[in-house]
Amino acid sequence: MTDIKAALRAQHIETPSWAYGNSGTRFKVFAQKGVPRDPYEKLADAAQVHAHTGIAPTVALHIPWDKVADYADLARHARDLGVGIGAINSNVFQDDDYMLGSVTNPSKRVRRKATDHLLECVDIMDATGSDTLKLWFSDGINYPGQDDLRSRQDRLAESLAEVYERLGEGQRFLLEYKLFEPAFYATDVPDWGTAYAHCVKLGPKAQVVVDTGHHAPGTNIEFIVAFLLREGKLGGFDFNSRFYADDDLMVGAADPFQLFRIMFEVVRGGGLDPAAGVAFMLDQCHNIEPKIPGQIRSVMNVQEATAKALLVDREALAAAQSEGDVLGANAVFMDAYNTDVRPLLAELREESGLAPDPMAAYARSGYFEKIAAERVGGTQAGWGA
Ligand code: LRH
Ligand code: MN
Ligand code: MN
Repeated sequence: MTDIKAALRAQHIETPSWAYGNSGTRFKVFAQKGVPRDPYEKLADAAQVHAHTGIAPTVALHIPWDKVADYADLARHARDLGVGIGAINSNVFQDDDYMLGSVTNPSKRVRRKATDHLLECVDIMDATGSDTLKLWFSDGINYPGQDDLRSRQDRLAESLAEVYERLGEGQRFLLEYKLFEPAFYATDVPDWGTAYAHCVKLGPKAQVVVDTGHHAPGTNIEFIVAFLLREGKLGGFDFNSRFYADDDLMVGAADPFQLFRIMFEVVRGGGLDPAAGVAFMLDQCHNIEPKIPGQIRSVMNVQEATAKALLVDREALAAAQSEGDVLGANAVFMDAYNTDVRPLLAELREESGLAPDPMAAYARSGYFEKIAAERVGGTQAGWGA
């Protein structure tokens, strides 16, 4: 049990700045009370999640949603609040110039503009001390014949190589794939295989990020996790859950069993060791639920799945597997999943001087009442901005 607790204490879950802003669907963005008006206030809210869970010490930024005049100052502000800046997420999808793509656009001028933005994000990493750049490209085409699939791969490779060259000591980029949306016929980085092939070619500073909402229904995500981890190419997760497409709902809400299976492969592959460099990030939007508690709940869901994964009796599992005991092996696996780990996690929190129930502690803190009174005119998460 001491090993399990130590592993749980070492796990860090990164929250995204955009989870704290107003969000919605393309039909309606709902305004909520107390929503941050700028990146500084987003960090203050993220600091609340860390204060009550104890395991969310970094915050991912999205540029230009979190554009500020002085990034070093923003990083200082984060430090003063007890958190740090995590991954810098680039944004080459919200500009009219990117209608036909960003780094894969047929226009050289647009490709230059997109790559320059990615390089600017590395400058922001330098200023904030962030070690991770996250690249997601909405690039793709809607109609067969619209553009040349293979040339688009060449353009992608060219841009990635330029960004890779710009990375400094201790910096890396994570390439995110997504099956579809906004492109509906062919996406330029649609799957882990495409992302993996580009990253392998580039070298050790390029790794794949698995957004759990970016696959076809029924995809075995834990297999992808096991494979990438084995190859040293799993850079991290964008956690969320989905019922249909890229729903960005709270991780562990739609399918807690899937989250457990993923976390088991992480544990099995040594990915929980901080030295493995796997970033456990959330990428979610809280359209109808309050944002800070939504993030607290999500962090707790990942932590619960991790605790259950750590509880799997690996020796008993290996014995059953080597004997070909199908039902025995499955029973060992399910035993861990069916264990209620909430008392263990409450104990762990109390040992670290935290309240046993982070949701209740936040509700008691009065923070929401304070921001609801103080902040008027909160900003959107970025969508539709
Ligand atoms: C794309 C995505 C990507 C973006 C984020 C806001 O669907 O998952 O990670 O940066 O959403
Ligand atoms: Mn994502
Ligand atoms: Mn997404």
